[in-house]
Amino acid sequence: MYKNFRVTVVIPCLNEEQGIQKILLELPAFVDEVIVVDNGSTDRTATIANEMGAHVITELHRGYGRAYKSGFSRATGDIIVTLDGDHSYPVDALSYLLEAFIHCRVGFLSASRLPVLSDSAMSSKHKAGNRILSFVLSLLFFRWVHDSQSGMWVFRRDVLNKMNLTSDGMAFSEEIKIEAIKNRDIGFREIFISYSQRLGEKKLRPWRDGFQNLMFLFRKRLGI
Ligand SMILES: Nc1nc2c(ncn2[C@@H]2O[C@H](COP(=O)(O)OP(=O)(O)O)[C@@H](O)[C@H]2O)c(=O)[nH]1
Ligand SMILES: [Mg+2]
Repeated sequence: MYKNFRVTVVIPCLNEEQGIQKILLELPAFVDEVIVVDNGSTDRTATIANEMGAHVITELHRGYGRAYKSGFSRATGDIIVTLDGDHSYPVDALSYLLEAFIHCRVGFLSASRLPVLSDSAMSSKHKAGNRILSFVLSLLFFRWVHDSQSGMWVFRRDVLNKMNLTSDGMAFSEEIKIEAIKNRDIGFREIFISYSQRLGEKKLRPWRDGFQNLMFLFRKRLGI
């Protein structure tokens, strides 16, 4: 519990045995529920998560967005916090984010990694891609967003009922922010966090995912 709110952490994982172990060791004691969504990892991700007390869900249908939708449908907390299973997002910032979330009185708080403080955390190509996608999202949806691709969010679980989440892939990250922005009564804010180099192998395919995410923004704007 954090200040009378039950907290669920949801982590999508595809072969993240190194990262998930470190995250689960570092998670603060006030977290009530940890859901690891495994998309058929071939390493020890699921075994490790299970042994360390996480609730492991197996989602047979691949995809970052699909994994999140599955995880959210099982979450029971009042507040949901998300992060990648690669230990790139700051686990030790959880209380800072929850405090800011409660203080800002919004329904959805997104953690922005930009500007990136550590050079090794994000390649120049990745940074440029993020900036382009964030700029296009901001233009199309009339709201300045620094980091449209961030995967660390804090939100009230009940705001999910107001969202229309269609993406099963990497575009889920921008879509959930768009839905939070579009539904004015949810309330959207961004807050800065530090970001570090991931453990294990990258799952993002920059050109393919970048292009798909860009097209997704236009389709979402046009409602198709
Ligand atoms: N469950 C699941 N997780 C995925 C899938 N693709 C990526 N992930 C996870 O989603 C997170 C984001 O992927 P990552 O490679 O770190 O992308 P980046 O942070 O945008 O560079 C990581 O925790 C991955 O393990 C997938 O198909 N299914
Ligand atoms: Mg990552």
